[in-house]
Amino acid sequence: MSATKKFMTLERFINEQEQMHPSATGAFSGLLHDLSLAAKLVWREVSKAGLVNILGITDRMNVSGDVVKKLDEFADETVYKAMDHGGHLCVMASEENEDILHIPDNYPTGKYVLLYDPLDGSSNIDANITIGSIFSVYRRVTESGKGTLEDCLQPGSNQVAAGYIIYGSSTMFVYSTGRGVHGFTLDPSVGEFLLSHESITIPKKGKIYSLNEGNFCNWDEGMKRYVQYLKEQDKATNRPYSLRYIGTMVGDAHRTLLYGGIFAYPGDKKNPEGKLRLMYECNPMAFIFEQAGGKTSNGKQRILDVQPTSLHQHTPVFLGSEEDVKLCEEFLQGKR
Ligand code: AHM
Ligand code: MG
Repeated sequence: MSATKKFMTLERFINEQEQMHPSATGAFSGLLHDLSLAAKLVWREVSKAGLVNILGITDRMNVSGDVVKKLDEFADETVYKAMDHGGHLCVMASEENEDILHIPDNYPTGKYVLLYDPLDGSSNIDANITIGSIFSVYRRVTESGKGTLEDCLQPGSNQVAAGYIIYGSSTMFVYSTGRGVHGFTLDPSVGEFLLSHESITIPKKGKIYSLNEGNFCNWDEGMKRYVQYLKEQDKATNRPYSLRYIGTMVGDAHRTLLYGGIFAYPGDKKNPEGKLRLMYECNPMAFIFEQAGGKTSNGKQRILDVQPTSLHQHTPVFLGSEEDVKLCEEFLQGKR
């Protein structure tokens, strides 16, 4: 029999990682298993999104007269329900909800905190374009019982795990627990995530920039000059950078992680803090990018060093290859 790669399921990978920590209680692994179930449940629904009309669903009612939830509401509830009873979490917070989400009284609480964006890029759903989910895990800072806002408002550097699920031409679960970044592709026929991208590292420099250039007129001079620079001949490749932009952070960040370059959502005259959210989008992605050897910034400092003050705060964000983000910062800080 020819030598083939061994099949490594996400479940087995998580368990093998846990065995490297003799003091592990299994709570962290349990939490990751619950997250992978949530991912599969959301994927199942996402993959049916285009069938809504054919299946006789009209005005958000299906054939049996049940109210059908919008996909982003469905994803929000599904993640919460998959995570609320495992006993691993003390509190959650979701981009879809104004306040923190408590663990129901009848379930035990644990030592971890989960923040999530249940469906990123939701404006792309109806066009069948890549969407995703993002998660971020912290250790609680309060002693016991139900978690509080204080448990949620930690700087990104305190994350113990972060990751995303990308629902693209295939579905992938990409995550890090602070020991590199690993990607698993869903085999829908068996319902398992299989290790497909072990120890992802981002190239030191890329050839692609990814941002909403429609906001150009509202950018500050440094940002305008940086993008203008990218459009000129790059000495290393003898051609300008290419522009790629989906408008789903998960998709744009995933491509940037694999191919290198830069993903940015800068602040501008209208929205000085940009559009993306620190706690649900930028911190988890920044954790992944740093773990893959990339660089992250809000234009002034490392994203992960920002001390959050509110759950839904926005931040300018620059993620990518080390050389690309460094160069961008130089333009933003007027050094070029
Ligand atoms: P969402 O989480 O409500 O879908 O919004 C966030 C999305 C990001 O995925 C994406 O990077 C950004 O909004 C796109 O914004 P724009 O349309 O301004 O380019
Ligand atoms: Mg989002």
